[in-house]
Amino acid sequence: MNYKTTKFKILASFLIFCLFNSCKTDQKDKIKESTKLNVLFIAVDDLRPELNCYGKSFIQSPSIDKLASESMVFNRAYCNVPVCGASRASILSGMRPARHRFLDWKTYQQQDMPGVLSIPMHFKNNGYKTISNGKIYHHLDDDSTAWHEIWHPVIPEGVSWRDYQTQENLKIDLGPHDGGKAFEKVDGHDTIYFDGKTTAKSVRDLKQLKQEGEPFFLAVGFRKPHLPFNAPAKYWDLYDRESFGLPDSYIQPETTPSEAFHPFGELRDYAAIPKDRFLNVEEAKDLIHGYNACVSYIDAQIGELLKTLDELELAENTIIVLWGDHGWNLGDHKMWTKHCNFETALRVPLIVKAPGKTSGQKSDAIVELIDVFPGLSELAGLEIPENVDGKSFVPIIENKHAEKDFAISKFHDGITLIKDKYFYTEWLNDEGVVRAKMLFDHKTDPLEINNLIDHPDYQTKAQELSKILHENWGDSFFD
Ligand SMILES: [Ca+2]
Repeated sequence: MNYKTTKFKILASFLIFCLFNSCKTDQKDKIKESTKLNVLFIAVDDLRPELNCYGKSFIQSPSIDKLASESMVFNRAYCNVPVCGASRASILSGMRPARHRFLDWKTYQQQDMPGVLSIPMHFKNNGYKTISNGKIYHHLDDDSTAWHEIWHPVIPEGVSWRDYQTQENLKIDLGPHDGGKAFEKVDGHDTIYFDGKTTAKSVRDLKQLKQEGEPFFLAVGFRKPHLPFNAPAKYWDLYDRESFGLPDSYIQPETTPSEAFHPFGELRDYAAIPKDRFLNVEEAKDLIHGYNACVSYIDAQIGELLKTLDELELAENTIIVLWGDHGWNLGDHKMWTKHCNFETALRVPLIVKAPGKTSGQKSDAIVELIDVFPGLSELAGLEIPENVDGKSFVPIIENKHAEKDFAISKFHDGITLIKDKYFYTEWLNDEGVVRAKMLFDHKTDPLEINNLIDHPDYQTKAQELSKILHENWGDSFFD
């Protein structure tokens, strides 16, 4: 064997060794990739935590209840802003609203905080395929680089975003005055409305994602039970209209500051809703019936997603987070819609299924929607971004000490601290001076009727809560 042959053999062996080890590394990476947990991220627009799994047995929500039996149900989860666009910008960035940030329904996250890291971008950066179906951000083009695909049902010509099907409503909706009726009942398949179409697309995606075998972050955003309350007839038929009525909190006490109330303009835009008076019991029955029909309609859509995960054997390695962007007043305090600082507008459903960790636990720990970003990152084994305002909810799931025991929610110039049994709100003028306050003790007054802010026994407590509020509403609050 001459020198050249020996040299060639050594070189060939070295190359084979490198190739073998490179294959081994690739294989190891692949195995590592495939053990990543997937994420199914379900947003439900305007959903109150008034579900069977939250102890409200008159609501028919079997699919969400089943999910809850495999999850942790957060009984005291609060949104940080009770309005669609701003709440979504906040949860998806993990950042609190501030005096001039995340204000209203038309908020663009990437305009208010250009370049802020979002949940989908974080997962995309970590090798996940990210898909947004339906309503996740309020604006489809917000944070668009965070997604591999953004999809929404096509809005046909002659139909508005309100998605009416009856000729009567379509005619009013597209006429000179805004909005058809506030609700609609039609015979038809679930796919007659946007949310059924979003489910069908998401089921197709799950099948495709299963085949691809890469980790995924699939966000599915349902539009109901947002107004108008349009749902297939079979969901209306689950309920008896006559069983509904005005709530026990149908009152606006004089001791509560006028800042706390609003004239629910969002609802008044709809046909047949009175423009200048409170609603009567017959009008309330129709709205509550329609809202509940929409909740059951969405529950059925979620059932389809869960069934598909099971059929594809994806359930065991998929984290599920189900959240609502804010609460909703169904006549509470004589109001409808959201946009206020009462618990009915601030409290949201938050249900987290973490394979191997959750099995139907319920927690009364106070959490905020900004906690979803760090919590979900930790559950998926990703690094928790340093700058998020939220704190991970994983210690609560693991029955350890929570990192935080309060929530702060803001709507326009009203800002609320929720801590222990207290709901404390301040309204600030432009200079940051407090112009009105309210304080409720939920142990004695869960309906928030009796404002205690001037009660002599609560002065020390109010000062203490104010201090905690100011210390925690965020360093950049006045920026
Ligand atoms: Ca909403």
